[in-house]
Amino acid sequence: MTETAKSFKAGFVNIVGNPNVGKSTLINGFMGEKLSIVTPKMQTTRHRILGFLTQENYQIVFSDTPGIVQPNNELQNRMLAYSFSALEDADVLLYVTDIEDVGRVNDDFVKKANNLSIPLLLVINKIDIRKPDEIEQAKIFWQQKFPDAEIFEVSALQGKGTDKLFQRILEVLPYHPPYFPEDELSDKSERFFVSEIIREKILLNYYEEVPYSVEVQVEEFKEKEDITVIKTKIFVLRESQKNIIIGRKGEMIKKLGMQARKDIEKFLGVKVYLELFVKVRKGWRDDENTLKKFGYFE
Ligand SMILES: Nc1nc2c(ncn2[C@@H]2O[C@H](COP(=O)(O)OP(=O)(O)OP(=O)(O)O)[C@@H](O)[C@H]2O)c(=O)[nH]1
Ligand SMILES: [Mg+2]
Repeated sequence: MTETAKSFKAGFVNIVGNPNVGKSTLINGFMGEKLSIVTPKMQTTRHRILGFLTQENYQIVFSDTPGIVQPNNELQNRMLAYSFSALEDADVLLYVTDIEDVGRVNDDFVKKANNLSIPLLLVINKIDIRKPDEIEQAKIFWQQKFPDAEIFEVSALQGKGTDKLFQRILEVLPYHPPYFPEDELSDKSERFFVSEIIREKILLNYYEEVPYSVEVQVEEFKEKEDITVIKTKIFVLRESQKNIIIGRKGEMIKKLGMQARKDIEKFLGVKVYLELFVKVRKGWRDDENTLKKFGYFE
């Protein structure tokens, strides 16, 4: 190996775990950017999203994944496939859990993860809201599930213990040339991040099955001199959900549009005109062609 090859480290650090344990919060903290949307609801992340953290001596390719779900529809089948795909190309695996996770295990996933010959870092998150004895019990439980894992206790939200975890990631990262150009931050497009911001606001403003019946697609993205015009479609499963999204006298969708526009303007750094159009697309979650069009097979 040449001197240059030995001086640069790069690799895929794939983050997996059950829904809602704080995977996206952790990755955003490491990236110092909002790569993935975060909400208190389960199954917020639906895609595999790569974030590139490039410094003088290293490039970490962080990979966020959906929480490991028990699929009830084709969309969730795709989400589970993303979780499993993170086991295929990982150089380092971060399995994130929180205390409520104890007992909630996909044995097939754990078995596959244990069969990998890569560093496995088991992250117990949300220690800011847990008692010491709960954390101890969780450690015993997870050490049995992952006998070779190194265990880290962190609060992704408060940034506690995350520096130590980051240092360990750097230590175990392999020597390799960078995978992506240094000025790139993610494999996903601006359009994708815009649709995610809108979906985040839908998860935060609507209840029960509504956020899980929704898909957001950017149909038009035009950068004009003083404003960027973004036209989007919000797909729902049923007419009744369309009415809920719009709300009485359009009040709900107006609030949604205002919240989303503010964040999109911050993200793009320009003034934005945002149009939201709600459309019923029956059975989209189970239709392979539609899911393909929505990017769930990439
Ligand atoms: N108290 C506390 N809450 C946290 C911590 N980390 C994340 N959370 C919260 O947990 C919730 C879920 O966080 P996410 O980062 O979206 O979790 P996720 O694992 O990506 O979830 P999915 O995408 O649904 O699989 C949010 O409300 C976060 O604010 C933590 O360290 N402490
Ligand atoms: Mg997430």
